[in-house]
Amino acid sequence: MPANLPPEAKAKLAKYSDAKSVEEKIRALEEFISVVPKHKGTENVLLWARKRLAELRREAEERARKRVGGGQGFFIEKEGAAQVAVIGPPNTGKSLLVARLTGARVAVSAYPFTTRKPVPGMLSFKDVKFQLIDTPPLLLESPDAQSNSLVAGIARNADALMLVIGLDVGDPVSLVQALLKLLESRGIGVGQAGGEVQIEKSRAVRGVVVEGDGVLVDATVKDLERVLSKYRLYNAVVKLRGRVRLSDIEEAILRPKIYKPCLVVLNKADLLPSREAGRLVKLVQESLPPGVGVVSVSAARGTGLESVGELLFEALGIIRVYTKNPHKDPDPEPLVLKKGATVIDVAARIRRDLPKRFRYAKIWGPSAKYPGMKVGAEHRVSDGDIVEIHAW
Ligand SMILES: Nc1nc2c(ncn2[C@@H]2O[C@H](COP(=O)(O)OP(=O)(O)OP(=O)(O)O)[C@@H](O)[C@H]2O)c(=O)[nH]1
Ligand SMILES: [Mg+2]
Repeated sequence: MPANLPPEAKAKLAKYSDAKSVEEKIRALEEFISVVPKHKGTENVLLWARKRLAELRREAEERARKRVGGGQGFFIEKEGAAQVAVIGPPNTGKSLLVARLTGARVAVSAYPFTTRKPVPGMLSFKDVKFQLIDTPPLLLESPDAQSNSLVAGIARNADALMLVIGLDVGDPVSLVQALLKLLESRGIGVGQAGGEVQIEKSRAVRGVVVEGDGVLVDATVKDLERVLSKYRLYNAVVKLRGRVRLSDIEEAILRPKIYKPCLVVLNKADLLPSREAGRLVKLVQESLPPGVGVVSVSAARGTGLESVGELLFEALGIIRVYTKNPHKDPDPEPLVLKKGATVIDVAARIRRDLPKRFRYAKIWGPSAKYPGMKVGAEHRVSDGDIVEIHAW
């Protein structure tokens, strides 16, 4: 044990050594990291703690997966444009929602803890299929529960999250915040990647490159480089948003988070007057990071469900592009691309060697000024475009 740790940190480290379960160890290490003073003398122990924490989280998720599915049947192979984990506290209507949106056969009951295993279903929307996964409940009162590890594992692996809250119990704003806190304790954030600080190791750059519209308020770029080098981050891109302190940078290194697009679904809206449901949607929206959508629905009555597909499109930031061959009809199945994609991205998706042979493209649809408009490689495509690529 390093001698330069304060007693509080030593106590946490002892708690870690004594911990029996993986979950207890995770908790103890997190507490340890939060109380260790950050300076030169502690950087090695912090580096160790951070690595160990990441290993333990993986282990917990892996174990939960094995326990539930016996190794098989738990891991759900991705299908469709995106895999969306439908998660939330017990009895909020996750299963009924998945059943209504996808037709999947899942168990629904008035009692909590009905769902024991993840079950997939496909939601079709505008020629695109989303794979929704119904999951066992998240337990807010016992954050270290093994079932939470299972759900966190599913969430980590998914492309997006659907957080489901029931409007029949508790205050939705605090419930959503409690859920986000639980996810955060497992290294999962929601919304646009990054939050205030995003650090990416990169071989493409030399030294530390600072990007974004944020500012470092209490340090120079030299100080930033010094901090990163403590953690052996020599070549990295650091994206900043808003006013960032050096301590935020350390926090981002010590508790790396993976960000997921997210849609919050306030279910059981049939139990409230519609004006009240609308007011709660607004309140929840205001409490969320940018890019996270909110909708109120009633899985029981089937109301509000029609907007879920569109909101998933928005949260995921995706568009559909239909490709066609000259003198033929467009392919009925679209390519799904990220917003901001260009014609050359479309070409790369059709065939890997197509960008090299690219000559021009013809476009019909929203991004074309007139039907069949001729465009170059850098032309940005829009949702619903039809693209015909001409190559050498
Ligand atoms: N009034 C009302 N009841 C609903 C709605 N959606 C679900 N329920 C009821 O809420 C109860 C729980 O539904 P489930 O779909 O099993 O909930 P769950 O979130 O999957 O529950 P767990 O699997 O235990 O986590 C059932 O009695 C449903 O009929 C809704 O929109 N309105
Ligand atoms: Mg269920």
